[in-house]
Amino acid sequence: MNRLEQRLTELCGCPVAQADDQTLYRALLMLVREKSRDKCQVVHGRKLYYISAEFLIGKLLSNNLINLGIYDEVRAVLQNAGKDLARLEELEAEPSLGNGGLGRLAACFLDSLATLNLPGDGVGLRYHFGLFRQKFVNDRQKETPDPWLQQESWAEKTDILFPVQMGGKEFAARLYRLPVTGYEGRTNYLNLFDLDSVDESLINEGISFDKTALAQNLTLFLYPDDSDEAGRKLRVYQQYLMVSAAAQLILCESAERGCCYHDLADYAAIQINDTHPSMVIPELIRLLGEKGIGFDEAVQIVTDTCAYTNHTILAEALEKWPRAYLEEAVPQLMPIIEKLDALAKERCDDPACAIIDEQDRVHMAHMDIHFTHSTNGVAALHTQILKSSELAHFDRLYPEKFNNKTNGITFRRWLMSCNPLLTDELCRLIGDGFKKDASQLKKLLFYKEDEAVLRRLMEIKDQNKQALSVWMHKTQGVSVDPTRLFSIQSKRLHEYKRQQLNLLGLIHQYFEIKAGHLPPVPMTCFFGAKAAPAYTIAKDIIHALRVLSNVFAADPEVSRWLQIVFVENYNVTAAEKMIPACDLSEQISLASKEASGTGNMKFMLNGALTLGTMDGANVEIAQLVGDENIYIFGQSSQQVIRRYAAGDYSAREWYEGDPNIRRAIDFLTGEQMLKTGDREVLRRLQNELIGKDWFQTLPDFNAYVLRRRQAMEDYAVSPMLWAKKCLVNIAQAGYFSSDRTIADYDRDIWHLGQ
Ligand code: 26Q
Repeated sequence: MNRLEQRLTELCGCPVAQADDQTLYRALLMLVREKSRDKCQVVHGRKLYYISAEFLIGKLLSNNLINLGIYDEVRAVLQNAGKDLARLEELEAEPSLGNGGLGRLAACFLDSLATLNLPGDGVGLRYHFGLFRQKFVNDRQKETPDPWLQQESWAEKTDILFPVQMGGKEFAARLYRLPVTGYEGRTNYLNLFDLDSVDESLINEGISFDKTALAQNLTLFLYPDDSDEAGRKLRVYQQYLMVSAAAQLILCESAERGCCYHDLADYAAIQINDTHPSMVIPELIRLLGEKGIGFDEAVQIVTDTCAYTNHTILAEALEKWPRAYLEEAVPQLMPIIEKLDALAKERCDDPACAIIDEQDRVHMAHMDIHFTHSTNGVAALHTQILKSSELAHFDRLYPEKFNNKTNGITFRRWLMSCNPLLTDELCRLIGDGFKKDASQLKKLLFYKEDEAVLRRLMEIKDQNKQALSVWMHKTQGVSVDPTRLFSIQSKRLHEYKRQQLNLLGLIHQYFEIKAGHLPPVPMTCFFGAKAAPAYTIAKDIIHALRVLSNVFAADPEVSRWLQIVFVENYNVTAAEKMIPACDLSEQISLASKEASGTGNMKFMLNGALTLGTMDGANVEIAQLVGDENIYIFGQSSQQVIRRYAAGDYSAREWYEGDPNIRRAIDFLTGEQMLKTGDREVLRRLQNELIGKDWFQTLPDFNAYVLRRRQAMEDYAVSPMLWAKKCLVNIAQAGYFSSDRTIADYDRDIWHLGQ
């Protein structure tokens, strides 16, 4: 018996072969904890605190085993005892503590920080329920709570408590710590705060609950619905709980390491992940005041310590809180915010730069830009648009503050863990240096013309497609044929991401098939997406896609060629199955609207080709792989921005002027769709597309249809040429490792450990 088996036996209290799955899972969790603890290090110099309302970490067992370097050994020990690691993984609930890209980025960053041996912790909230679980009832989305806190949880309760005042009452924020161990690296922590008083029995039907009982509901859900007043206020309370506890933790830890507060910036770097943690700025100034530091000096200290990341260009997503909300929730911050506003107005008399505007709304992003030393966008195009249009006033005021940090993804989860076949093949071809130095993936280019390698890549893709088919059948009862071309669009449902363009394109293909113009290859189009509970049109698009899927399935003439699969409850676990099995990655947002995208990088790394617009990080993907290895279509961001400025876009003109567009849109409320579809819902979507189409789907329609057809032809006609394109994509994906992103943040903004 080797040491690992021995320790597992001790932890199980019986031989591994005799332990049941639950006991084994628990033992593995303890084993990981022990080994992670051994990798904690004393912090020297500056330490990062990445404050974020979301950490979409996904299941942790496999990842931790990989990062500790014991995955293969554990699997072997289990196998010898007749146990299956994959089955144990199924016992773990996924912590869905994030909505999408921003939360998943935070999780990738924690992995990279620990892998690069940088001292950097996450700080957030311990929501009892993450993003809702999605169900389809009559092909419409229904939301139910998604519990993840099990008996055995990775987050360990501590006896560290911080007092937080809100709405005239005091609350005690309790710290839970979740160890994050890097790949052959150190252990950092994800610090999550919670209240002991939170009461899960508050939940009513679905995900609704009493929004007024603060002590009982504060950390119950990730971002409760903000469509009503009580929900929006709750969000302010959540944010303040998070940042006040974070600020106290940071001051406490820094003081323990010798900080005298005047020199806080030498001990701590704080990254503000979008505007959700922005109140940390006035809160820190307030706390420093309590330590005897004057306002002006406190402002300077906080500016030197904090940096801000912007993740969106959409004006409606930029947080602006009515002054009255803040006065009610955090009256202690208002005098500070008012002084910051006065300072800002001294520095710049342009109303566009004000913190408090004429309508008495507090602009969180403006406070961030004035009172942090760095503002970054998340892809080259995004940063450029921020500087040239959305935040141009600020760029003129503080040109030195603006910088770009193109997003990245952790290769440990999005390659090594989710695609072991490809990982092994890469190791065989180029050695395993790429695991810690992603730029080494370029060595793969050497095999560009090697038919045996190209064939092997396609075999791996086929096996992953088979695995996805098996998983789909087992978990969702859906049959898919793995020999078809798999196209996937998986991301939050939002009009700017344009799932509706994919919908219209599919209807067009339906008509083509009906007219005898058969596609070059049979295709299955997967969708994975959740819509915000109060986002009506997004839910309508889901319904339309599900109903269209029924129409195709019921028609043998069509289903031979085309299938739509809308995956239920898309989450990190589903993504890990879908991404390695994808041939064509749909990244079709309206140019200028997607800040970066990170799904696009995951698909590329796993050997899918991108069908996309020149938006977000797609632009950088296109530059890296070259025109012949990507399918780009549609208006440019400049054309789009010009069209918005001119305000002359008329969807109706496109609808009336193009018979193909009209035919596709009219199909939505035709007889076929109404067999299983809801007339009112489909009519509403149809009216939206004809009367508004705010994200300009129709001008890109024909280009999209043509480009997708081109991709299908290439796939069908020359598999070797297709495989070569895939190889180039994998080889060039190294740039999108979050290790690179984190190294860039550290070099330009944080200077950790110094
Ligand atoms: C704001 C106000 C009120 C309620 C909710 C919100 C809110 C919640 C979540 C605003 C934004 C978010 C999440 C944004 C997000 O995920 N953005 C994505 O960030 C990724 C990482 O940088 C990018 O790749 C994506 O392009 C961007 O859409």
